[in-house]
Amino acid sequence: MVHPGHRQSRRLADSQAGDEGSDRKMNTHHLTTSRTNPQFYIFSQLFGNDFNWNNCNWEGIQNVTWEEFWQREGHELLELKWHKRFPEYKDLIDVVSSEEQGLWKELWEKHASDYSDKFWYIFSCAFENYQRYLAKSFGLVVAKNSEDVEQDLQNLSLTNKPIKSKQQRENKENESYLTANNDPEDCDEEQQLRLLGLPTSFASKANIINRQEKKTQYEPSCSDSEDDEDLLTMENSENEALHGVQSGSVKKNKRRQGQLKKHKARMPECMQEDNNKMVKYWVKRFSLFSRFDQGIRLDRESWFSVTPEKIAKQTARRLACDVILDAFCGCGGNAIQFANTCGRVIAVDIDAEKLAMAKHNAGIYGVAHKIEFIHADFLQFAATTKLRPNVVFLSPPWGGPDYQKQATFDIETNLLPVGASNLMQLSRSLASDVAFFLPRNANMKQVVALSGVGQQCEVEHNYLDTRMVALTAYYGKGIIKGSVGEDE
Ligand code: MGP
Ligand code: SAH
Repeated sequence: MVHPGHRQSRRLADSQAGDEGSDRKMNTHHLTTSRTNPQFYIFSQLFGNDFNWNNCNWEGIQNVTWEEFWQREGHELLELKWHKRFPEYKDLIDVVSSEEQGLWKELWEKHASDYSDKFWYIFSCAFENYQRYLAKSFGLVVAKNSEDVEQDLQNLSLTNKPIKSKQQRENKENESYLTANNDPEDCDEEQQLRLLGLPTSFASKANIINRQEKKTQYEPSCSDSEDDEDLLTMENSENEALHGVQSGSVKKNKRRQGQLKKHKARMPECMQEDNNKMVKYWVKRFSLFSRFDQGIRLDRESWFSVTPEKIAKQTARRLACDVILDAFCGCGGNAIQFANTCGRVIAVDIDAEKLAMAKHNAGIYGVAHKIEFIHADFLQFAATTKLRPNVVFLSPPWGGPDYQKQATFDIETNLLPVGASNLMQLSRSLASDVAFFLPRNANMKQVVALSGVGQQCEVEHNYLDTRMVALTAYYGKGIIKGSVGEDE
């Protein structure tokens, strides 16, 4: 099936808006979320060690990155959506007559027309957010076009509330993310959503910059909705109360407080201390492990450190090899997924209790037999082992959720147990291909510098719905896509 392209579909979508729009629910031109099944996607880019923001054709690079992203993900989203709308298609298409096949084809074209513009609009906003983040983490200040921001907020706001004054907006942008240190019960509804890692309105953090030309091709309206939410959706009853924010003004809500209390009551013992900070991780438990309710075990540190399953899966796809070393295994979020793509997983952690939990969790996913659990300090292990894995994966401690308090996270001074260069050097003594899981606010100059003189790295920014969760940096020609560097 061929993606019809957003220009053509714009025209078709317009002409069809009238017949379907009126009885649709409002609100779906944003990414809503399901904490059990968030939409995962990445923006990814290559950086050379000699990368210089000031000398490069940044706009050109970003255009290519966007095109690549859209070619890859746009079509996939359309297909995903298609199979959700027409689950019978898979079974029927091979047995129906050629006349019926023609009807299916027509239906597909209409489907692609209806949805490609919506998805394009949603993800181009996320991409702008990504660009801005990237600029910031390279230490640059990107000027914003306030008219654009204002217009986009108006288009994308869930609440139709009046646009905030410039000053209010600036204050809001400056406050950056609400962190685990915020108390949900002190927050209003919008803040609680943000604290739970859920989007309040798509553009509130999108920091839209000038994409005027593209924006005018598709301006979503309130009637332009139907069910993007099948793909990008709130699904379970836990989310129900949050829907209020979509149709009315945002205000404190007793029901929500009741829900938070219920969540807290169900949280395990290790999360009870400071449970206001921990509840957001509990709410996301099925996004951390889809099999959570089959008995997944986590200790306190792992609740906020484990890699969400969809991200771990993507990393595992990228790092598929014979032998992988997961140097900071924790409770197994990454190791379990590596076991599905690699021949053998060596999982090291300094904490024996976490390793025991990782083994138990791997059993739930049926992969414990593929993982060798080693209780060791990675620094000592790396210095003494004779093992030569194909790839080393590093997801060291970042110093807890407070990592977010820094505008830019210094990976040389804030990572544990030692700085990123040290970890890289040790890892490279074992394998030339190394991947690093790092905070989204990591200093990008340092991230790129780790690749070494004349070398490249590839950096993936991982998103779950509208949230940039973290980044994964790949080093070594065996794992970088389209690398032009010499690694030996
Ligand atoms: P987070 O920032 O605490 O959560 O962690 P969130 O929901 O993005 O926070 P919010 O307040 O902005 O809504 C995001 C992800 O980073 C977690 O799911 C973990 O996968 C990862 N992570 C967080 N910490 C503190 C660590 C850490 O210390 N080490 C490692 N390896 N990963 C971490
Ligand atoms: N990727 C893991 C989470 C890792 S959190 C997951 O998805 O589940 C970081 C882990 O590093 C913690 O489990 C901590 O016990 C471990 N750690 C800290 N210092 C270490 C060291 N010196 N050597 C090995 N592991 C260490």
